[in-house]
Amino acid sequence: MNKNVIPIVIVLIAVIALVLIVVLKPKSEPQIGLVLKTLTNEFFQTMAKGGREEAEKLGVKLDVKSASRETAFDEQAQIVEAMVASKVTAILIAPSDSKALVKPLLAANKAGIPVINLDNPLDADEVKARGLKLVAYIGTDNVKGAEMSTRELIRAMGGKGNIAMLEGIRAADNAQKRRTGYQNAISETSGKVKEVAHDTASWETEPASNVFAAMLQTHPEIEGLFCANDNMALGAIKAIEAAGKTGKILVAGFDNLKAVQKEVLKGTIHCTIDQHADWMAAEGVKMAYKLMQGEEIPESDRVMRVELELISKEVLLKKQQEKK
Ligand code: ALL
Repeated sequence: MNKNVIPIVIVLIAVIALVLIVVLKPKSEPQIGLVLKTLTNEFFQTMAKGGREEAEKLGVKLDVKSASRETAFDEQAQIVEAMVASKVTAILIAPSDSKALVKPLLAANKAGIPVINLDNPLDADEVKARGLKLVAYIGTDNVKGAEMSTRELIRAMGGKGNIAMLEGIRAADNAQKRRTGYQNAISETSGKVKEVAHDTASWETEPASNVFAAMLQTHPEIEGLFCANDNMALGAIKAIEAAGKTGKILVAGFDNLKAVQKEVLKGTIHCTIDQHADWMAAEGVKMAYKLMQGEEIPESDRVMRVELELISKEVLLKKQQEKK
């Protein structure tokens, strides 16, 4: 071969190789983003599972991300940012803070990425003020759920007595709504049930245990406790046990965690609410998939509410029986 031709051939081979690399490089598959609060809460593990199972059925990729703690609002904002940068086809989000997450989500709107709000509703005023566009809300009627749980608690208290509440993170819309639902149930008793104390324990078990231990010191008269979620109910019963009051204070929760089902069967927690976290995520994935196919979301699906279920010992025993 002519010596002068060799460099030309080498360059040519290099160019062809480069073209082949670019052309044959597997295109990154489109994927839906699911942003959860934290997997330290079984509720969100259930949500992730529901989303993954639906995505598998539909043959679509799902990127599930969560923050390290219930209170890690900034981490959720960073996850949203990264998902926008990676061009997910839609963002499904259960926001930890109903106001703080509105701003980061504007970047999704700007990039033309649809946003579907799951579980904890974003703050309606903040959404309006910032002009955030949401495709839909899929989640719980939190006022109703808290009413159901508290009413059952009050019924078990004999319709009277001293009650208290452990609240979720107050910047969350569903924490506020659950407080309202609980208050509604109390006012139905026309003064027979009195609230003697309430405080936040940020949705978490350890803080709940400490907060309730302190509450019991100041209010030994407490006979019933509504916890805005099950993790806090699990913390509260530790404090009750430490105070030697197991069986003397009735506790109601919200979420129907497996660990709480065990306590309900033992009688240390009286009742809880199943709000089917898996369903919320599955419906979110279905909706995101429809959007990927260019389908319109009908007006009737813009707010989708989960069917709530009151879980008591009787209900759990019946379910066990049905499984057999
Ligand atoms: C809410 C959920 C659950 C949960 C809580 C903790 O959004 O609805 O009740 O336990 O978050 O983050």
